Amino acid sequence: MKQRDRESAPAALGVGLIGYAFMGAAHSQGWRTAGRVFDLPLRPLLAAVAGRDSAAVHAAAERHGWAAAETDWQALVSRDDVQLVDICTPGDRHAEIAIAALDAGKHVLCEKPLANSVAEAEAMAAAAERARARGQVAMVGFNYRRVPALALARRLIEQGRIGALRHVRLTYLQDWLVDPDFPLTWRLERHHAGSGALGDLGAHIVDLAQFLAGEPLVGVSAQLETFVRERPLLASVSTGLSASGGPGRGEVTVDDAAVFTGRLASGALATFEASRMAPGRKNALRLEISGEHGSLAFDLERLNELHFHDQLEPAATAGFRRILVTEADHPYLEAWWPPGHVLGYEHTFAHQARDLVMAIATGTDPRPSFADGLQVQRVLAAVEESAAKNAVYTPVPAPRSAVTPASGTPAGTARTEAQV
Ligand code: SOE
Repeated sequence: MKQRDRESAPAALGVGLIGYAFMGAAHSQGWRTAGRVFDLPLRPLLAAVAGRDSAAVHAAAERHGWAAAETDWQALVSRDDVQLVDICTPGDRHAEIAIAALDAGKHVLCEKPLANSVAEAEAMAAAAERARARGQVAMVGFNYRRVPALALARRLIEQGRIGALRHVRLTYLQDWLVDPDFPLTWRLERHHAGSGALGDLGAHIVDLAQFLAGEPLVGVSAQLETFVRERPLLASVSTGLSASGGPGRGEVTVDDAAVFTGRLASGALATFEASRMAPGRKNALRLEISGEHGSLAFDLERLNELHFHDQLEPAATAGFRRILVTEADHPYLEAWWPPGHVLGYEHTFAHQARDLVMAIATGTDPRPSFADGLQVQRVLAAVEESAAKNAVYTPVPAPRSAVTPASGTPAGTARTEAQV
């Protein structure tokens, strides 16, 4: 790790976090780590965390290193020591908080999916565009873009190493809903979460597909299913995905699983599967991309590895080879450990914090922007529309935004006007 010169300590960037459960804890870790590992022009300062339960939010502040705790998100947004608001609430609060924070002159990081509906995401993207004119930035927390192996995959695709794309295949499987007695948490209620596996897991793989390919999806054909339609009402929640049920049952109003095919702007074919009903799969995000000259494959459970097959090599010795993505010239790795000393899930949040701070300091547009988040939201809406019509092919409205340069992450594409 690099040693910072104490004489020229960078100015502070006060961060305020709203929500402190699983994602809030992961973001806290990212903010704590980023400034210690990377040489940043601004030093993230964990100014305050907000949550409704006074005892719980004070305990979270203590545990995760936040200097102050607020029980009202509006109080956090109006604090003078907060320049950046990080939103880790359920989706139904994203739009209201993000727009208020942007209007109050703050930079914003918002967890994925950007919103619960296209209309909300449009309002958020518009607020971000207005704020951009005042020098503020807004970014969506699609953290898997910051897995070094996936950032490397983007770099290789952009360099043309696998040629024109033909297939992108992505699956994201979990199994925490297999038990029919897992209770009805907010993630299973449409008015809180917007959708189920589709928005929670599908949003990640839609974003990754568009990011890696460097182009948007133009249409989809989908099926959604809710296998367990009633679950025990919630008795108590700890953090994250664990919870216990009480007496009585309530209706599950989101999908358990989503399967869909799609077409990218270039004509490449895409397949997606997102499920919380895959026994044995805890957090299995896998992908394989086929181009005219080669293929790339990745598995989140082995996230330091990228598999690359170069079709132009002599057939006798060609084949998928494993790249251990821990070299200093791999994305994000220059600041970490010597080669072979592997990274994990939590590092993606430090990389996300790093990229956002760099964008703020250099006045560039961070990616994924709110416009990128809106594009994902449009795909999710098209998936729901298609599924309601029994998989009828449904176009995704074309993004309107022009290309802006990426900051700190592999650059965007020249192939399309979309921000992806
Ligand atoms: C729960 O399904 C969850 O935590 C998602 O909300 C995250 O975005 C994903 O990274 C892991 O799974």
